Amino acid sequence: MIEKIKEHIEEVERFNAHTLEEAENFRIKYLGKKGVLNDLFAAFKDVPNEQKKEYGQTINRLKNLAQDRVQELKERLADAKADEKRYGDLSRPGYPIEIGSRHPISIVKNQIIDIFSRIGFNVSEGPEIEDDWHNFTALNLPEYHPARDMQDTFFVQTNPDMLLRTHTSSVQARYMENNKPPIRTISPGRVYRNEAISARSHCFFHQVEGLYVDKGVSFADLKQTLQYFTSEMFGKSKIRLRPSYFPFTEPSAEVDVYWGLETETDYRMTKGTGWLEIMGCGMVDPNVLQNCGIDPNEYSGYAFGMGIDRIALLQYQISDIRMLSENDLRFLQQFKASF
Ligand code: 2NM
Repeated sequence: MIEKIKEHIEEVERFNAHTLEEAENFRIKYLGKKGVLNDLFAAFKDVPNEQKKEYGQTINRLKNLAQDRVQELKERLADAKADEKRYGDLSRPGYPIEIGSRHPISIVKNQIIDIFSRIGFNVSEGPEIEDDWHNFTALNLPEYHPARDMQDTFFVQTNPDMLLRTHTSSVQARYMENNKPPIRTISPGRVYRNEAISARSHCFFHQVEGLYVDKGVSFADLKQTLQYFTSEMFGKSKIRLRPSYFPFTEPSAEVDVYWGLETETDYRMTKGTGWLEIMGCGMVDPNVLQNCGIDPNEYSGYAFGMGIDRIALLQYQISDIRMLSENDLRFLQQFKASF
């Protein structure tokens, strides 16, 4: 008899229900009018006296267990049902996550970083609100130097020594002050110039400048690097260098890439020449190295700079630079497939 009750106890302990109906059937089986427990209680009178005590304790244990189990199952299943009402089918597949898209400036910037990182350049950053020294003086643009007029600058009204950087060369001036050669770094970032806003120019835009300083760095190294860059970036490696002037480099050059004259767009973009100006470059002026704490008798370097916005406009055939800062979703969503 007692063995039989112990089997029931094991069954109750093992029992699990997945629906409220299963739990109710279980209750009826054990605790209902014609249930197992009533039968066991009815049999009590036939139990021999010396077993009555153990028998009574065991069926009471079974009864308590069965009651607790039923109550627990019913509560849990009722909660699950409430959750389902509130959240719907919890086993359904999730809603697809809306993913955004990269901004074309970021796409182009990341491509440039990637290309230069493959030949050992790191990325350096610096403040957009800069002091006169790092934006001008250290870069061979002393006070009253006529080249300071080449770019109209936004100054901080309360402090004429502070300004919005006009190029990211300021980052490289800082980098040279804080690092010993060999230096191979590119500096992407936003720059500001006080210019009238039009389809072709904005009062802020983005640049990547590059700097390589070591013993024996030559103009030949610069040309090779530029060629590597244009072939990786545009799939075009025919370039030409036109002599130019920058205050921080000597000699200086503008870099044109041969885009081709295959389509009508090529004609329009290159004004019928096939050539596109994409960047400026040169050998870092010894004064700049000196100003930034690098001995120009021991080291030489090359530097270059390009406008990211301009390259993005070319790559994606965007006709108005203002599109890049208007955050019009109809424009931005077209870059979903790129990164
Ligand atoms: C350009 C063109 C030529 C340039 C120079 C420097 C520094 F800091 F080393 F002096 N950084 N970038 C540079 C040189 C930038 O942009 C059109």
